[in-house]
Amino acid sequence: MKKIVTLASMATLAFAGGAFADEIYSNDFEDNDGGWVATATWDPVGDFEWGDYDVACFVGVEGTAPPGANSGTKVWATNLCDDYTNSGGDNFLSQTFDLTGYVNTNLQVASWLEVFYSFDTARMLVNGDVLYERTVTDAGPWEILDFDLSAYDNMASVEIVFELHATTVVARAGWYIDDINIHADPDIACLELAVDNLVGGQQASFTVSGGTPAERGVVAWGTDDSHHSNFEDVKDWCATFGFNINMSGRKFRIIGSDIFDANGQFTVKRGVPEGASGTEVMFQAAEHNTCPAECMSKVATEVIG
Ligand SMILES: [Ca+2]
Ligand SMILES: [Ca+2]
Ligand SMILES: [Ca+2]
Repeated sequence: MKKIVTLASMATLAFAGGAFADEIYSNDFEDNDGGWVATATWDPVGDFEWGDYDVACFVGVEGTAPPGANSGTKVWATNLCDDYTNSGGDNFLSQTFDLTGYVNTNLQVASWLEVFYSFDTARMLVNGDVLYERTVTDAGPWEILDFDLSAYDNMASVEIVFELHATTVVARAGWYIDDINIHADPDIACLELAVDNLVGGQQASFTVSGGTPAERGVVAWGTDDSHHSNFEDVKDWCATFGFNINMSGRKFRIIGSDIFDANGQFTVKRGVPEGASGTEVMFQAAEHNTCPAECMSKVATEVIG
């Protein structure tokens, strides 16, 4: 039943499949405030408040009225139904997350934002790093801000801060925040995968260790097109691969499959086409019969030499 697709198609084969990853955090703010904390430099709480917003309640006078919540009726906002305060200070909305045991962390935030740039500014910071800054005044429609937080993978304390700075004159509706989601892949590394001599026109070797003797293992490959993994559970191959492995459709993206020896190891070798040089490829090893995906290697990302 073993079928192998060689590396020959590596450079051209398109990545396919949907996203799958663990949900670390998800809140649409309809039922609760999601654990976010409002503080400020000019007031104990400042302008950020959680609750209902509807355009009918809006009494701000200096800019655009937000069109409504992104989901349902509730949001976090710098003064739900009014312009933000001409405070001469900073408003913060923050929460700290534990990303221990996670990789490929991704953050999505629904954002509607109008500040009197550049006197007033809106920024998002993660552990003090500025990942987003508003550089125009006029608001558009709600947008989904998408952030790669992989730089903070496995950190026990990752603080996300939405910050709005206001001068003492001229305000706008401010920052309306809804539907915050954080996803990541579990950092599971049961197997070790070593990739050697990955050079165009040469034989690459893929050594898998840490497996169960006499059990079958596999080395598969793909190219990255998202932070997320795909999940397949077909014919007892239960694995969260960093890329799509479609065994039911027999489109095996497999480099090789073999039986772990008495030391729990096997090596497969495959020729690398010369035309593949420069291509970034992801590799991952998995062991058969280890649902739910508890025995596999970390995804190894390599550029073919
Ligand atoms: Ca909402
Ligand atoms: Ca201002
Ligand atoms: Ca407001």
